[in-house]
Amino acid sequence: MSKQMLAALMALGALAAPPPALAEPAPVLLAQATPAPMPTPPPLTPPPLTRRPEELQADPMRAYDIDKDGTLDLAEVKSAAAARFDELNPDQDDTLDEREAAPVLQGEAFRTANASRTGKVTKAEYLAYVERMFLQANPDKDGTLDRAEMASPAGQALLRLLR
Ligand SMILES: [Ca+2]
Ligand SMILES: [Ca+2]
Ligand SMILES: [Ca+2]
Repeated sequence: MSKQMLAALMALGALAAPPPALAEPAPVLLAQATPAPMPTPPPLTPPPLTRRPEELQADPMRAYDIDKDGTLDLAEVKSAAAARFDELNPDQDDTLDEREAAPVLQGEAFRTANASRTGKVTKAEYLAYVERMFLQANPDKDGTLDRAEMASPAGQALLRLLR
């Protein structure tokens, strides 16, 4: 092997030599990558089997449908309205003045209900007003209010007169 050849091989070897080792990548800290332990989920509580009274009250069909036929007729609505009137009239003078009537009748509604223009709404006037509202809520004129009719604006207005 000539000296020139050896030099060439050495030069080749130097060229082929691997580049200086790159700095070792920082080791991944496994402790940081470990996810935190999952929090214990709260125990699942089953829904109560019986409905609370306020839920029954929120469902007018259940609350007022005395004969349980799935609709409200005028007698059922008037019965609920009479109970509401009595509740609003603790002095039992058979009339609601504007202050007593405020939870159910304000302004124009009070004046409309107070057909006798005495400034007080009697129970008969109140039930007559409730009947007017019943008829407005019953466009199909079948004598009863179904769930869809009770959900209408007129049905909701009627509902506010009941208890
Ligand atoms: Ca009914
Ligand atoms: Ca009164
Ligand atoms: Ca109807």
